[in-house]
Amino acid sequence: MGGGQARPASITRNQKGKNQTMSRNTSALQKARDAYRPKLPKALRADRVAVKLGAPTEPATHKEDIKKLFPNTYGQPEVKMVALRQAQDDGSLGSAPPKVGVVLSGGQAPGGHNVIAGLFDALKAANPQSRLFGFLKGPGGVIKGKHKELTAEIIDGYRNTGGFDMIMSGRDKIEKPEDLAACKANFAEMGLDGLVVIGGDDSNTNAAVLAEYLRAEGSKTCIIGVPKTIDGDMKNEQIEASFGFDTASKLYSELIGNICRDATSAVKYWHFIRLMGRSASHVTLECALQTHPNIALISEEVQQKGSTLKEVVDYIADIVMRRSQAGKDYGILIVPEGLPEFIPEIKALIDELSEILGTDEDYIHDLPDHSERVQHLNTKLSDHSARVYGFLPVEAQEVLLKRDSHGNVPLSQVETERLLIDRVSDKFRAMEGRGEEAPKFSPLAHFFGYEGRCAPPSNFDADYCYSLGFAAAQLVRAGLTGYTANVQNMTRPSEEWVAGGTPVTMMLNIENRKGKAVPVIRKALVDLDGAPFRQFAANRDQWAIEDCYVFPGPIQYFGPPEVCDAPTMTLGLEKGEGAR
Ligand code: FBP
Repeated sequence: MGGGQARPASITRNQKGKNQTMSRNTSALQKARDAYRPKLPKALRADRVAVKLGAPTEPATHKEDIKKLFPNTYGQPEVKMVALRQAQDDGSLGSAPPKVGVVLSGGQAPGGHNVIAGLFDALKAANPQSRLFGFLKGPGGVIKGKHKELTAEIIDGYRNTGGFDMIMSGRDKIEKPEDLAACKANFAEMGLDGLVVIGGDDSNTNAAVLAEYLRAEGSKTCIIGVPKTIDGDMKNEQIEASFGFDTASKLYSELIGNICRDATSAVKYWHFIRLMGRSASHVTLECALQTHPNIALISEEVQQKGSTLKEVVDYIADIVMRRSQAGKDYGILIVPEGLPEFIPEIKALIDELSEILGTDEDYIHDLPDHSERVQHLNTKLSDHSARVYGFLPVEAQEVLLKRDSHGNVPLSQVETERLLIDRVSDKFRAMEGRGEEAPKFSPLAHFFGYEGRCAPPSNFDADYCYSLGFAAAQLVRAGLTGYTANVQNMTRPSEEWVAGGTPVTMMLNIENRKGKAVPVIRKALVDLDGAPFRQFAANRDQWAIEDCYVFPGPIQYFGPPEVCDAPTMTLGLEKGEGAR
C-alpha cells in the first residue's frame, strides 16, 4: 500500500484503540490511511541508531552577539543519524526509558500528528517503558503544566491525519522570566528528559532560548525543535523544507486547477485568488509552477522593484486588457496574503503603526469606534502613511491595528484579493469615464487558506513528519539540546533520506522586532535568483496571454510513486532536478 513499511515490531496496533477511533464518523479514506505505514530513512529503520557529531558550528552573522546570548548552547556540532549493525558498545544510544513532552506551536500544518506518532514509536521501540506527554493548547500549556499522557490508543487514532487536534495548538510565547521558570519547575516535577517543540521559525527560536535557560539552570530537560509551517519559510542549507508546505500547496494547486477549468468552461469570470502564507510567497510560487495561472504576484519581487499599489494594479489591468483584446474576458490571478507587507508604502505604514501601538495600544483599542481610532492615528502617522491608511478599506484598516504574540499583523484577515478587484474595477470605470474602451471585467474573489492547513498529509509530508519525529526522539535520547531535527536529501526516495539535527544557534541572526534587537531564525523569503522563481519568470509572459493552465487534481495517496510521493516543484528545482 503506497510503498510504506512496517512499524517496528515492538509497537503493535492496539485493537481496542482502533475500534474506539474508527467509528462511523470515520471516512473510507481515513480508514485506508490508518493502515499506511510511513516510510523512514534507512538509518532510522535500524534496530540501533547512533548520532554522529560533526564539526562545531557558528551562525553566518552576529557571531559575538549570539555567543553572548547563548553561552551554554553556542557552537554545538551538526548531527547525523547512522545505523549500527553490531551489538556492542560502539556509540549507540542507550536504552534507558526517557520521559518526553511534545507541544504543537502556531498554525496547523499537515503532518503534525505524524511527528508525534514517529516520536512515540521511536521512544517505545528504544524502550517500551518510555513515556510521552502532550502539552495542551500550545506553549501556554507548557507554562501552565497542562498535559496528558499519549498512549498507543490515542496515537493510533491520529496516524496520517491532518490537524493538530490530538493536543491542539496555540500562539503563546515562552519568553518572560516567570514563564521560563514555570517551565523548568513543571519539567522537574514531571521528570522530563526532553521536550519536542513542533513549530515555525519563531517557535524554534523560542525553543533555543528555553534550551539555553535550562542548561544555565542545570536542568536535565533537553529541548528539540521540529520545522513546521505551511508557509515554507523555515528553510536553509540544513533544513530543506518545513513540513506541511507540500500538502498545503498541492491542495491549493488542486483547487486553482479546478478554477482554471471552470474559467475556460464558463469563459466569463476573472478569479482573484488569495493564498495563505503570512510573509514569504513560497506557497504562491509553488502553486504558480503547478498550475500556470495568468498572473501570480510574488511579494518579494514587488518589494525588490519598490512597486506602489498603483503599479501593481496597472500591471494586473494591463494583462486583463490584453487578454480581452485576444477575446478572453476571463483569467486567473493568484496573490500571496503577505503582499501588503511587501508594498513599500504599506510596509512603511505597518512599521509606523507598530511603533504607535508600542506606546498607545491599549488607548487605541479602548477608543469607542473606528472613526475615533482613525482620528487619533492621523495625529501620529506621517502625512504619507496617513494618506495610505485612509486609502484602505475599513476592514483592512482595523486588521492593521492587530498584532499576534510574535508582533505579526494577522494578514490572513486582510482581503487583498478584494482590494485588488476594487482598484482594477476603479481603473476601468475611470477609463470609461474618459470615454476610453475598457474590457469586460467580471471578477470573483476567493481565499484558500485554512482549508489547506489541516488536509490529510500527502505521502511526502506523512513520511517526512514521521521521520522528523523519529529523529527528534534520537536527539533527546542522545541528551542533545537546542537543536532542530532535520531530514535531508528529500528529492531522493525516502530510503536515501538522511536524518539529523542542526544547532539552532547556527541558524540565528539578530533582527529588530518591535524596536528591540532580538535573536531570530532568519525567515527564508523567495530567492529571486533561485531556480523556482527563475522558472516562473521565464514562463509568465506566455502564461499571461495563452491558456497554459495545468490541472494537478487531488493529492493521491495510493498509486505509483511518481504520482504519490513526488516532492514539491520548489524543492525539485532548488535541488537542480528541473521542472516536472
Ligand atoms: P505558522 O507560521 O504558525 O505556521 O502559521 C502559518 C499560517 O497558516 C499563515 O499562513 C497564516 O497567515 C497564519 O498562520 C494564520 O494564523 P491564525 O491561525 O492565527 O489565523
